[in-house]
Parts: sequence; C-alpha cells; structure tokens
Amino acid sequence: MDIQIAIVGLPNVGKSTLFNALTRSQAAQAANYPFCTIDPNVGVVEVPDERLAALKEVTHTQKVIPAIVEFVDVAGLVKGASQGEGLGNQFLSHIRECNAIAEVIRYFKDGNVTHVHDSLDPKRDREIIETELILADLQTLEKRMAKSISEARGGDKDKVAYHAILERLKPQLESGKLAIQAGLEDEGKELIRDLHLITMKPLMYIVNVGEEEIATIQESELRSELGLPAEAKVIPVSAKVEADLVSFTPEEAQSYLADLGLKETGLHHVIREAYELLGLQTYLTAGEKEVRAWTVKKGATAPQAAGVIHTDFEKGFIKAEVINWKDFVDCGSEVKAKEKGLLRMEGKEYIVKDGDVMHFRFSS
Ligand SMILES: Nc1nc2c(ncn2[C@@H]2O[C@H](COP(=O)(O)OP(=O)(O)O)[C@@H](O)[C@H]2O)c(=O)[nH]1
Ligand SMILES: [Mg+2]
Repeated sequence: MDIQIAIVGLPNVGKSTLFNALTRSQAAQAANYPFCTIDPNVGVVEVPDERLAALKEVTHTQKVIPAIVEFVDVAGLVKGASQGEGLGNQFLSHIRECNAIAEVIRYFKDGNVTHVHDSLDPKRDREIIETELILADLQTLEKRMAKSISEARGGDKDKVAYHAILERLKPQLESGKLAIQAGLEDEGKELIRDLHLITMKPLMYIVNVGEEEIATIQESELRSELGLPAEAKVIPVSAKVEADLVSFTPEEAQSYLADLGLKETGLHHVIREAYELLGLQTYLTAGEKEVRAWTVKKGATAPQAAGVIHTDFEKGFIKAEVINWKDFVDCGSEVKAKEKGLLRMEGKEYIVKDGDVMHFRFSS
C-alpha cells in the first residue's frame, strides 16, 4: 500500500529543510525500494518500527524491510497562485495523487530568514495556503461542471447525482470551506473521486517551531494560534533539529533529543500522526528469509491484508496463521508459540490487528 504525503506551504517556512532531513537520513536505504517513484521531489521514508528489530532477533534473518511513506516536496505556493502568481498552481497536480496533505506553517522566529509576508502570523499564512488550495479545487470543479451540466440533462440517474454533488460543493468552496468540511457522505465522496480535489484529502499541520521552543510548546497553544478546531492534527516540529539529527549516530541522536527535552524525533511524530490521520496500521511477516512491515487500513480483513502483498494472495486466500508480535518474540520461535496455543488459524472474516505477525495460505 503506497502512502504519499504532499508537503505544502508558503516559501521559506522550512519545507525543503524538513523534506531533506526526513529523506536524507533514509537516502542510503532508498535503493531498497526500486518500485518507488524516482523523482528528486519525492522522498522515501522508512516507518520507524521497533518491533522489526525484535523479530529479526528471533527469526535470525538478515533482511528487514520496514513499511515506507513517500513525501512529496511541492514547490512553494504563494498568494495569488491561482491567478498565476509565482509558479502558478499547475504544480498542484503533483499532489492530486497523494493520500494526505501536510501543511507546513512557519512558527520559528529568525530575522535572517525572510518571511514572504514580512511578519510572523501563522493563522494568516494558513489561510493564504488554504485559500489557494480551495481556489485550485474551484477551478477543477467549475471546469467539470461545464460538462456535467449537459451530461445531467440526459436524465441519467448517476449523472444527475454527480452534477448535484458538484452544485452542492461549489458554494462551500466559494465560502472558503475545504471540500472535506462540506459534510458529504462517503457515497458522494466516492462518486466525485475522479476530480481528485485537493481539499478533500485528510490534512495535518506541521508547525515549524524554533528549536528553543520545541520541547515546551503546547499543541493546544499552536492550535489556537492557528485558529484550528480541536480535532485538527497539529504537529510541532523543529526542521532545524531534524536537519541536525541527520548527521548523528543513533546514540548521539538519542542524547541530543534528551538534551533538548524531546521524547522522539519529529519524523517519528509526523509518521505516527499520518497513520492515525489515514486510519492505517501495520502488520508484519517474519520468516528466515525476511522480516517485513506492511501497511493496511484499520479494519481490514485477513484477505485484504494478504492483498497488500500480492493480489493473488487475496484472490486465493484460504487462511492465515496469526500471532501477536510480542508473543512471537517472548516465545522465541513459532514452534514454541504454537505449543503454547498462541499461534491461531484465522479465516476470511478475521479483522487484522496492529502488530499481528501473519502467514498466509492461499491457492494459486
Ligand atoms: N532558524 C531556523 N531557520 C530555518 C528553520 N527551518 C528552515 N529554516 C531556514 O529557512 C530558510 C528556508 O528554508 P526552506 O526549507 O528552503 O524553506 P521552503 O521554501 O519552505 O522549502 C532556509 O534558510 C532554512 O535554513 C528553522 O527551524 N529554524
Ligand atoms: Mg523548498
């Protein structure tokens, strides 16, 4: 399951600094993922997962393959982009295929780094970005409506319903609401999926905070400064700290974080929240050949999880052997786990849990 997150924001807010830090620390491993897009603006980031190391120990395998998330560094969006300012908004097409949007907001104070709007005002900056995203969606919508109106005239039920949704969405966007805030039911969202509306995507806020504040700043404080509702995902990150971390060994990184009073890196936090935002979880496969993490939707059934590995696994699914990763590690082997009755046989209806180690039986 490919997860792509688009990084958007005004110029000079720290997007590339963050992107480089996230991806450079992983650059060496990127060769592991030949199926990933080769594009300088797309970075492959391994999902940190301590369960993999523990499983590696007990399976005595050499090969560990973490789950990955791709980040896309979208060129700076400026006020008026929808009217052609800056690079215009053509490049927003890059984010239409992304699963989620990470909006980077500047909160660090550094007089040496120019602010495009001269002053630090996170709420205003957020509104500028979101206005441009909304205007881009409005352009998409209006273009499509010119066609859908004549299609709907034919009286075809689906085409009428399609056009009605666009009619409903238009005033919402015009009033400055994100498409995701328009209260469409899942059916309606599904119907207009072909539009790839940017503001219909799940959104999280990465607030680039100065390193002196990163340990003490409260998410609630940032949320209110940004004028965001309680359910918005707000992640304080110091791009500078993340950039510093790149050159450190794991031990050095650990003590650097501790000195700053931080429990985890911004990368960890961002990825954790992204999984939450997208309703994702991880299951694992572990054998002598390799230990590997796979990303799957929460609520996925065993065959759907198998389908992440290969569509044939899903089609020919018979059953799955399932063991919790901790039980596996504590028992030291699959055989012991089986003796203790901790290895279960599950069928088609089984709902996969985070941390399940699974082995699929299928017919081809
Ligand atoms: N002091 C400070 N400067 C930063 C931080 N993040 C980025 N910068 C600086 O801000 C400038 C713009 O950063 P960049 O990542 O290129 O911004 P982008 O235009 O959003 O991609 C660069 O000079 C960075 O070194 C930060 O957390 N603290
Ligand atoms: Mg940049």
